[in-house]
Amino acid sequence: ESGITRPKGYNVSFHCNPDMEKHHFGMTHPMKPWRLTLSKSLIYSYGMSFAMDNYVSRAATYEELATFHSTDYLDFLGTVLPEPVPRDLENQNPDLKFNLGGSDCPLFDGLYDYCSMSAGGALDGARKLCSKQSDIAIAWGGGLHHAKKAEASGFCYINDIVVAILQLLRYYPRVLYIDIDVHHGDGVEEAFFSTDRVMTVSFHKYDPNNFFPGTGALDDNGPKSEHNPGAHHAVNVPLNDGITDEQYEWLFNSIIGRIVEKFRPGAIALQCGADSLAGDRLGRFNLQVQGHGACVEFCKKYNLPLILFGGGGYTPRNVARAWAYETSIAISCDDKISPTLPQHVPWRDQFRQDTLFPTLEQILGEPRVNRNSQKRLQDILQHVTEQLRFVQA
Ligand code: ZL4
Ligand code: CA
Ligand code: ZN
Repeated sequence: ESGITRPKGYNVSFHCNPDMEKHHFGMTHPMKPWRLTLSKSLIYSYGMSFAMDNYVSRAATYEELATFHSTDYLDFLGTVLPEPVPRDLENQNPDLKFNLGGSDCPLFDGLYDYCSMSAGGALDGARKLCSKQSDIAIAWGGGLHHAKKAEASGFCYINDIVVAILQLLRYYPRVLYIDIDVHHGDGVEEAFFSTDRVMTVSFHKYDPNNFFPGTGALDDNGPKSEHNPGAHHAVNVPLNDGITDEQYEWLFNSIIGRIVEKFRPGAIALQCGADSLAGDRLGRFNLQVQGHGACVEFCKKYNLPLILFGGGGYTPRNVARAWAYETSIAISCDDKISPTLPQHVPWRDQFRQDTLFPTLEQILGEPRVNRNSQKRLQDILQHVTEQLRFVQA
């Protein structure tokens, strides 16, 4: 027996739709919706579904998507069809509309269904928080932080996070958005650039010329135009390759601790992109499952309504480990979860090692060189502390 029981006094809701996972971006595209299947298989094998309210999420409606996206964009997204003949892969289509159809954001069968299901899960989760039916909502199929009002970007077509936060804002005066994906959460940041009701915080690899999307410098803190209430409400934490659990946890806890104290959010939305883990196909950090999960644990300690989104994550076995561990933290069975993977987990070979917590050596062979000095991390904390002087709850 797993020993996992339903925690007394608070509820976790889990939102997914198995139909979302059958979609394909293309054979060699890094985004594999199937990683959600692998994650769920681990979560269910541990018996965690018995400690949560499980929902098959609906597809978000056109009207719900239009709370953020332009109708021009949605209409186009709903009608474009993938090209019948695969075009030359490197050959970017010269008349891309809304940045659709290139190699990052390809057109594929069922694209609109895939997008509306991702947003549906996020929105269902946000509604459960608003109605107090749950204290923590989990939507691993969401977290697509690059999508813009009228543009697809970086594997993201519909910004489920923005749609979910807009729902939270109907009930909570202030929402804190935190993004631990290795990429900058530019779409969410931009959507809330002109309001002081949402504070966005992204931790990411920053290298303007060599790493997507190239935005998110330390001093990009929202347009400082006159009378913009949103000025100073974007926090950016640019990092270099190879950051470790220990450094990341220190910086995360220091920064988020100060922000919560000053901004006093009514709810927290946490994007848990798993491409910040060591060994990710696109990522550059040395984070382990423990360090990634520690961010969820830290946010949970505030006992505020909390929604967890997925996001990036391109080495499916690591994605599944992280999101299973983080689900266990949400239902507070982290002290009971066995570090050994369940005997009968489907696709057990996929995991290579039978532990939930592989060492850096097991993941990488040779860990990535850490290019983050303690001095630089202290300077980042200093900047954020000074920025917070302009923020009032
Ligand atoms: C691929 O192998 O940096 C797409 C994308 C498709 C299949 C074969 C096509 C080969 C890596 C990436 C050509 C690929 C050329 N296939 C991709 C500037 C770029 C233009 C596109 O985690 N080329 C663009 C987006 C990033 C760029 C990252 C992260 C999302 C998230 C939330 C989005 N785009 C250079 C790259 C491949 C591919 C291999 C790829 N694309 C890696 N990084 C990008 O934050 C979900
Ligand atoms: Ca990020
Ligand atoms: Zn990412």
